Amino acid sequence: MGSKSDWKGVMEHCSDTLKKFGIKHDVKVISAHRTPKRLHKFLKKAEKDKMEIIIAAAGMSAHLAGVTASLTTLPVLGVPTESKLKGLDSLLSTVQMPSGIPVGTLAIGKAGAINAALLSVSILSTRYPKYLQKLSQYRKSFERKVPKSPY
Ligand code: RP5
Repeated sequence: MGSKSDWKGVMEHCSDTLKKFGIKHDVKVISAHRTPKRLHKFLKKAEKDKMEIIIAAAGMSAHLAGVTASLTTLPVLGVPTESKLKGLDSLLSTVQMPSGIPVGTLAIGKAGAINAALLSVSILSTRYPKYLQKLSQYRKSFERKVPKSPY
């Protein structure tokens, strides 16, 4: 994530969701603007360590996911975080990638953070059957929790 301020109430939910599925992950503060050297170093190591997916969360003029995608061929999922403009700036900065360098952009804030984790599970489930099983169970229990009536 671009800042420590993206963690509480947002990216912590991404991490919690990954933990629920038993997915090993690294959590780092790396900014495309403030710490570009850290980003380059991290991505070199990510490829060397055979990481499979990068989730990049950032707010405001949110270039983290796009710059990350430009530096690696690993799939990059972008989570726009909330801002003074309610995250619309972050969303547009993350989603409006010119053709050639894709970022899979999720919803603004907590929903996007959780869905980035769930989409990662879904991607990994094509390679690892154990995640497919867990994801199917999760979906079933999720469906059961949706009330049939609002009162
Ligand atoms: C972005 O700027 C971060 O991702 C964060 O969402 C936003 C504000 O950062 P702080 O000023 O709170 O560190 O780079």
